[in-house]
Amino acid sequence: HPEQQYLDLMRRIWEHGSERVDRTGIGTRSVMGAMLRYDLADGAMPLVTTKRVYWKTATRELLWFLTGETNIRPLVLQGVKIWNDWPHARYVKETGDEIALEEFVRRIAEDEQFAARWGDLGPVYGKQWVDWPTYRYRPDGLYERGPGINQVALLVESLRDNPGSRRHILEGWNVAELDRMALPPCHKTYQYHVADGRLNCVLYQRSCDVALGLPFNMWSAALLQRLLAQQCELEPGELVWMGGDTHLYLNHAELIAEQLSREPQSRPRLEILRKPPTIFDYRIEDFAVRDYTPHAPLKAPVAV
Ligand code: UFP
Repeated sequence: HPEQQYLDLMRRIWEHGSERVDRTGIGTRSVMGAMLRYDLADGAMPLVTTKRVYWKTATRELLWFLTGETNIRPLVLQGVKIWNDWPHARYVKETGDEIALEEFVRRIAEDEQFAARWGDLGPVYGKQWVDWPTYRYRPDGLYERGPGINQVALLVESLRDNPGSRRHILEGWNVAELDRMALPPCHKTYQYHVADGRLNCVLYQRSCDVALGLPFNMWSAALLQRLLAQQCELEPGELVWMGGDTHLYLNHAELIAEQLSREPQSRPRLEILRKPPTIFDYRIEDFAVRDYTPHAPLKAPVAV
């Protein structure tokens, strides 16, 4: 089963990873450099079955990236909670108001002005993907803003018009803007490759929480690859996932023990029910997952 690669990676890190102190203070076991390969032919998806993965949440997040939005409000209104901790922490720090997370999120949903002021994550993925900032130098040596670059639109164009290119890259790591982002991009570089009518992808992820982050990241990468393939009339090919600092948090021990005791279940497939005019027009209703009969969900604390 293709999921065995994921479980093997998890086991290897837990048994042989180097223990180190990390930014969050929780502590991890970590290896540097890891690779997983998935064939996406016939609708196959790297959707983890040894626990339930909320693929619709990850899908909503990807569609939100494609809108260029960096405010959490549209996610909050869909019940997606994954980005809430950062704006909440900033609000508490900057105002001294010790408001509970739930209350903060309720205000984001109800009060548009409040959301505009406090719901933004800075120039994270969405901004860099569809509106990478440019600068124009003036004769006096100062510079002004130029038009933003839509990397995703250019990527679709380059895959269609120049499939043999070795420059099909989607990049999130905008060095000049890292300090304004709530979280510097983890899944930072996607490179695509067209061969034999198939679209292949290498994703480089600089930092990976294998227990909680990776199931989401694999799903989203495969989904993006499927969207690009559909828009460019290519068959989905291979997804090669590459991790830099690939780690397990020490407080995930119970989840890890339980998950490693489980057997992968079925072979989930993704059906895309419609081909919208552009890659920016997909909706959550366009996606159906077949043959997904996962084991029970597993919960563990997220390191913020
Ligand atoms: N993380 C992921 N995937 C993501 C994401 C975060 O695994 O998509 F946004 C994890 C990796 C790491 C932490 O454990 O979140 C980010 O911390 P740092 O910036 O210190 O690497």
